[in-house]
Amino acid sequence: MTEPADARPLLLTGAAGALGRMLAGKLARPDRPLVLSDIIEPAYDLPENTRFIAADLADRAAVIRLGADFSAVLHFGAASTERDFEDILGPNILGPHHIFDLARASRARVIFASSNHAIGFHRRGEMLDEDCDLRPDGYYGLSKAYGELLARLYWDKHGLESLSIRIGSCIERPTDIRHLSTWQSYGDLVRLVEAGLSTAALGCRIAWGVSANARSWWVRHDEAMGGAPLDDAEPYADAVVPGAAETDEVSARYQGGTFCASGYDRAEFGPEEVFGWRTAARRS
Ligand code: 15L
Repeated sequence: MTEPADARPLLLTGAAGALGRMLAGKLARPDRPLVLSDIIEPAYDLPENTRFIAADLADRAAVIRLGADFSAVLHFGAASTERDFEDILGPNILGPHHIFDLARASRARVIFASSNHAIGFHRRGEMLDEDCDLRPDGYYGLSKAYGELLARLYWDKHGLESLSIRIGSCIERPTDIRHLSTWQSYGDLVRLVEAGLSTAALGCRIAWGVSANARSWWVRHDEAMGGAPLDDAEPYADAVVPGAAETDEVSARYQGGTFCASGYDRAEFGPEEVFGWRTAARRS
């Protein structure tokens, strides 16, 4: 699989965030110009062959000013935690809409940073395929489900290629029990992003952003794309401690952890199946 010859720069949104910073450092190459963007200036020295343009994702005119001549768009800009809907709306709902339109104008594929919180209300331990039911665990997860569906719409209607990476917990190392299932090492995220950039016929895909964890809940079906994870959370098992994601009943029950508990006020836990007839059909 060779990268399509395209000398235009890559656009990376969310460049001031933790993953943006890491990706900017790993993706920058002398032969690969990179435009970094965020609402605030990154607090690090820009890697060579990169430049920064500030933009508020909610502001369509500011996004248009980024230009429309990119080889690919890596959309990592977003509010990255659970918030009131009003605070999600601009960066996470209007933002992807503006960015997917920019990608369309650029005739460029999108690598979209989705999240496990789009499916967070599945029970821990339940093994999920990429096409499992969307079960967002809050307004943040809902915005990521929306981003995945936006990608689907722009593929079906406009032929825009995309890879939505449903990122688990992309941090330096696992620190709590949930991370033994959800951890994605920085190296494994970079491998997946590079595969999304270089694979010839990307189409419209969803990939789990997770390392090859022995305790993973997520089954990968996209070996053909490349970018297979190499790391595993298991060697950290003795070092992790029960975290906030384990200390209350709701967080400990669901894959999304604490995001599920935020604002949760059901008297009893909800049904495990969204579509009960599926279970009945499997049993008959
Ligand atoms: C995410 O999507 C968040 O952006 C990040 O802060 C973590 O909470 C991560 O998911 C996770 O689920 O561990």
